[in-house]
Amino acid sequence: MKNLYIHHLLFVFLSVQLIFGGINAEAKSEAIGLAVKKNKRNNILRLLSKLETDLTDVSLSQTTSGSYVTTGSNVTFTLTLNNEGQTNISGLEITDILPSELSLLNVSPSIGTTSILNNIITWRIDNFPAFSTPITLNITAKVNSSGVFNNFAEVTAMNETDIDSKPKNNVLVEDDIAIACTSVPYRYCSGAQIEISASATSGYNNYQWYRNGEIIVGATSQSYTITSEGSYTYTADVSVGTSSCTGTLCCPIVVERYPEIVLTGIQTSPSCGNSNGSVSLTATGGTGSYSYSRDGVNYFSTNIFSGLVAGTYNFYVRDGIGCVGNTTVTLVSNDSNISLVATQTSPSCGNSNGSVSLTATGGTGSYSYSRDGINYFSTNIFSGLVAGTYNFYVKDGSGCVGSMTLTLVSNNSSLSLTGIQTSPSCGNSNGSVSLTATGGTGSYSYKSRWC
Ligand SMILES: [Ca+2]
Ligand SMILES: [Ca+2]
Repeated sequence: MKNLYIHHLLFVFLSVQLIFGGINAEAKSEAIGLAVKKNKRNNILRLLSKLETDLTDVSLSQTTSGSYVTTGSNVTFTLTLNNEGQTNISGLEITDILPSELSLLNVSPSIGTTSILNNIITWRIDNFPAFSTPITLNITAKVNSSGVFNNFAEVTAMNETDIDSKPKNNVLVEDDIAIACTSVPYRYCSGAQIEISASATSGYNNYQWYRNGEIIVGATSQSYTITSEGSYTYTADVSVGTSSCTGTLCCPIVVERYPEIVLTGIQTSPSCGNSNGSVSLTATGGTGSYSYSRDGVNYFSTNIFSGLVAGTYNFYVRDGIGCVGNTTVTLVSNDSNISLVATQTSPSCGNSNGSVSLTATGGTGSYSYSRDGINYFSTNIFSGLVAGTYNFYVKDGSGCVGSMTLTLVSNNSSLSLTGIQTSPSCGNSNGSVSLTATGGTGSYSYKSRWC
C-alpha cells in the first residue's frame, strides 16, 4: 500500500475566465500566452503612436516531449525564447528549475551558454537581435518517481526594459515565464490496495476534484484520497482583484494498475500414492522475469515443481517489479491396474528345485519383479524354490504395484521296484537279481546293500 502525500506538485493557473480541465501543459501554456497577448495588444495599441520604434518585448514558452511518461523514461523540455519587440535585447538570463525527482541528462541551447547547479539551469544569451527567429534550449532528464512534475522557467535578467513583463518576479501571467508539466503514473499491482493522499495548492476556494474528467461528488476539500485507478484533476477558484476565476491542475494525477499476471499449471499426475507428480507453470502478463513459489515466500527461477503426491497445491509467480499472480492445481493420482499370473514348476521330493515364471499385464512402462515387495529385479523368473507359499510383486514404470500369492506343492513321484532272481547253486556266488523300476521321472539308477 502506498500512502503518498503530494506537496506543492500542483499548480493552479489563472485562466482568465477559461477552464483548462483535461488539457495538456502545452495547451495551457498557449492559453496563458493568449491571455497575456490580449493584454499586450492593448498595451501596444496604447503605446504604438509614440513608442512605435522603441518596443522591447521578450517572451518565453515551453513544451515537453511527454505530458505522460513512465518511471525510468526520459523526458525533454524545450524552452523557446522570442524577441517580439523591435529592439535588440542584451544580457539575457533564463533560469530553469527542474523538479528534484528528475535527473538531468543533457542541456542543449541553440545559442548562448548554460551553467548547471544541481537541477537549476541558467541559460545566458549576450545578444538577441530584433526580428531574429526564436531560440531554444532543450533539457533532457530521466524520471525517477511517480507524480506530477512541473518544469519552471523564467527570464531572470535582461538589460532592457520589457513592455509587459519583469524578470525574476515569478508572476505566472507574464509572458516571460513558462511552465510545462509531465504526469508519471502511480502504478499498483493488480489486486493491491490503492491509497494516495493528494493535496491541491492551498489558499484558494471551491475546490472540486475530478476522476477521468467527471466530477467526484463530495470531493470538494483541498485534499482528496485516491483509492482507485484513473486520471485525477481538480479546479479551484482564484481571486483576481475583486473577481474570481477558475484555475485547474496543469497535468492530471494518473493512477494505473499493472496488467494482471495470469498463471497456469500443466500437471503430470502422481501414480499409486507415489510422490512422482509434477507441475509445470506458465505465467503471462507480468513485467520482467518471473520467479515461482509453492508457498508465496520462497521463490525460485524454475517453473517446474516435482516430487509431488496427489493433493491440492497453490503456486505463485512474482514478476520483475514484485507483482504476484497465483493458481491452484489439484493433482489426482493416476492408479494403474496391474494383473499378475504365474506358471510354476513344482519342486520334487522336498528339493529346492521349484520355480515360478511371472507374467504381468496392465500398467505402464516396463515391469520389475520382486519376492518381498522391496527388492525388484528385471527377471520374471524365480527359481531354487522349495515347496511352500510365496508372495510375488510386480511394479510398472510409473511405480504402481501388483501382487499375487502362489503355493508350490512338491511333486513326489511314486517309484516301484520289482526283481527276478536267479538263485546261486551249491554255495557258489552265481546268483543274480534283475530289477525293473516303474514310475518316477527320467532315467533310473540302482544300488544294492546286504541285509
Ligand atoms: Ca515580455
Ligand atoms: Ca516575470
